[in-house]
Amino acid sequence: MIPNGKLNAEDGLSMTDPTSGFRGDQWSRYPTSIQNNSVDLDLSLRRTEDLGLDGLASYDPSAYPEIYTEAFHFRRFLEALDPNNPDPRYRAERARALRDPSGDDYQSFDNEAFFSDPELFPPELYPNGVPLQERFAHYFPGLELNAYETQNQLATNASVRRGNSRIPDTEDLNFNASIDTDNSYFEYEIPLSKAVLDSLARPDREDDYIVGAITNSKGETWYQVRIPVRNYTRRVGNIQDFSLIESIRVWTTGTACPSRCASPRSTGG
Ligand SMILES: [Ca+2]
Ligand SMILES: [Ca+2]
Ligand SMILES: [Ca+2]
Ligand SMILES: [Ca+2]
Repeated sequence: MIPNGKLNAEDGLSMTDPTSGFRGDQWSRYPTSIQNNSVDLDLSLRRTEDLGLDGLASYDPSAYPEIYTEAFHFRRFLEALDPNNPDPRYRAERARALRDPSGDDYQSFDNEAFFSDPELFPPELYPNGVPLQERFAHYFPGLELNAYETQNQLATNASVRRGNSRIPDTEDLNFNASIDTDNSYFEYEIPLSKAVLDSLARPDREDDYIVGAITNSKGETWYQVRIPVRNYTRRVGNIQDFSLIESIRVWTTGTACPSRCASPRSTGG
């Protein structure tokens, strides 16, 4: 969510040249045109409203008035990046920021034209190629040009043109036509350290969420996690009970090696 207190959305982003100046703020451009719940596209101008929640373009800045581009809107951020920093990680981050200042570009996970670009992903940092986690970090959260039609018609420097959405993106995930800033949720914390997981998975350890483990022939261990919803780690906001749970958010912190999540299920009576 963009921290400007507005309902940021793609539907209704104007594709015509601005006559009344810029309608937006330091974070985003506002939708000021007709909202029709479909992803509009103007092939003759090579413009679309599929620009991400910031309403600004980076996939092809030359197709837009400068005021509609990420490079112009976030120029001070780009100017602050040091072009002479020798650290290869910094140089790669800067190269990615110059192409996509908002970091909201969609890339199909198998778009090798992007993931094999040595300027963006230097081989010295990725000797085995770009890992799956990095590829999917541009696939699910990438909202600029992620619609099937716009990706197919407008994507530049792409070896694969395959979108993942049919509708314009919006911050309004529960479709109540307003911005919900109330943080009310139950939180559950699960350790991901292998040593701790192995210890908790032992059959004699019954007072935790880790109920079992299997190791396959490749030496990979899968842990079964079962979370009783009433045993939350902490309660945030003024949530009272479990009568209206709208969504589940999963995040990890501090993981140096990749982990995968399989077969999430909810059960109950
Ligand atoms: Ca539309
Ligand atoms: Ca954008
Ligand atoms: Ca972008
Ligand atoms: Ca989109």
